[in-house]
Amino acid sequence: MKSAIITGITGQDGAYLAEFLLEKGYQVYGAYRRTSSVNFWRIEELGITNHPNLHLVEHDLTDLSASIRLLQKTGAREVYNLAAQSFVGVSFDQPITTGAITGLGAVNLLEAIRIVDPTIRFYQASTSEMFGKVQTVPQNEATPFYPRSPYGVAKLYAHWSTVNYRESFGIFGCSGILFNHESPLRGREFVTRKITDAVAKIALGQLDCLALGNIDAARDWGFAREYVDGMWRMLQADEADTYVLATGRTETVRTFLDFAFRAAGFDVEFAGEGEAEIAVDRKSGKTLMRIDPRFYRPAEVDLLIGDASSARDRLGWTPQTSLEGLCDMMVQADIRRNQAGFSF
Ligand code: NDP
Ligand code: GDR
Repeated sequence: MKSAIITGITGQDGAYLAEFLLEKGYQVYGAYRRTSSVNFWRIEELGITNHPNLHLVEHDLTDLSASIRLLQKTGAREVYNLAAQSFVGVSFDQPITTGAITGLGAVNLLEAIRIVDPTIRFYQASTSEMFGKVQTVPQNEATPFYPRSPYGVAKLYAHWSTVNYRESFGIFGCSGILFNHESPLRGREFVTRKITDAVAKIALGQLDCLALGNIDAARDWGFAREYVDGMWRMLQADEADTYVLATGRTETVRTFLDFAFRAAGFDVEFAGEGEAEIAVDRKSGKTLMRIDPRFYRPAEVDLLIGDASSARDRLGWTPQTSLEGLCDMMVQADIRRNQAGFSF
């Protein structure tokens, strides 16, 4: 029977990947970090928490001996390393923790594989944040890197380590350079979910106005459930490699906000510029969004747009969901949750 370890099982991608692998008949070992109150709301929402083939295992990504034991105990043949301090904004305040988890964490797993069984296949969750200060568009596997945050720098270390273990020790290590992917399971600190949750609350009369940072930033946003399929395809290929997963469409945060308001039945217009920009409800004249410079970052990634033609041609992977469809799905989910008084 096929078996896989997923680090970061409590996160957005960990939950979707677990669901995907269980449907494929895998034994799934979901690794989570010890905290005083572990939160499994995502796998609960997907209804897989009690699946007989899902095994939740405590694991510390910074402890090499723990990674060695995890591989030995489970006998898993595939490892998906999704655990990370994944919030770019926080990485400026916690650069050392970010380096230890997001960067060195991957090397701990690679070392464990090298020691226990070098034929175990490894997926590293790399990111478009490694392109950072973009110099060419669109970005593909050959685009030079220029990270703009401690998070991006840490991910680049993990990415090159994966490539290096592939070249040095023949480990089947794949690096998936994934552009932003969102869903109703996205954490509320990320801008898309922050927007859909706030718009839902505004629609329900639970909030007056939403505050955002740089709404000129442009991102290539896809649907997370489709991206975990791409991760799996990478590990089933004949050869390990690096792949970009993206939609090829880029939009600003402002446009996503506009879509979200429309999905909730509002018609907004934008007025003012820079820190003075606001979004006003045409019907009531109320201000529904304002800028708060506290949400600006010390260095910004202005524009991301990916070229996933290699994944399409070599793995048969193509994204299906439009940004409008994704945004609508997230807004409706947040309206339902906020109506029920439940929102993580
Ligand atoms: P999430 O933030 O939703 O999940 C991150 C996971 O990492 C959680 O399970 C979290 O556990 C775990 N984690 C955080 N800190 C630690 C730690 N110190 N020790 C062990 N585990 C830890 O991220 P996503 O699911 O969105 O992303 C999955 C991976 O893909 C991440 O590595 C991310 O950086 C990367 N990525 C994501 C993209 C996206 O657009 N979503 C794009 C490209 C890459 P806990 O619940 O306990 O906090
Ligand atoms: P990102 O996602 O940094 O791209 O990293 P995030 O949603 O945090 O930011 C996207 C853009 O929106 C701008 N922005 C705001 N962001 C947040 N969080 N909150 C705000 O109020 C706000 N206002 C404007 C940001 O400045 C930025 O330009 C995500 C994470 O999932 C990473 O782990 C992953 O690697 C990358 O996507 C690809």
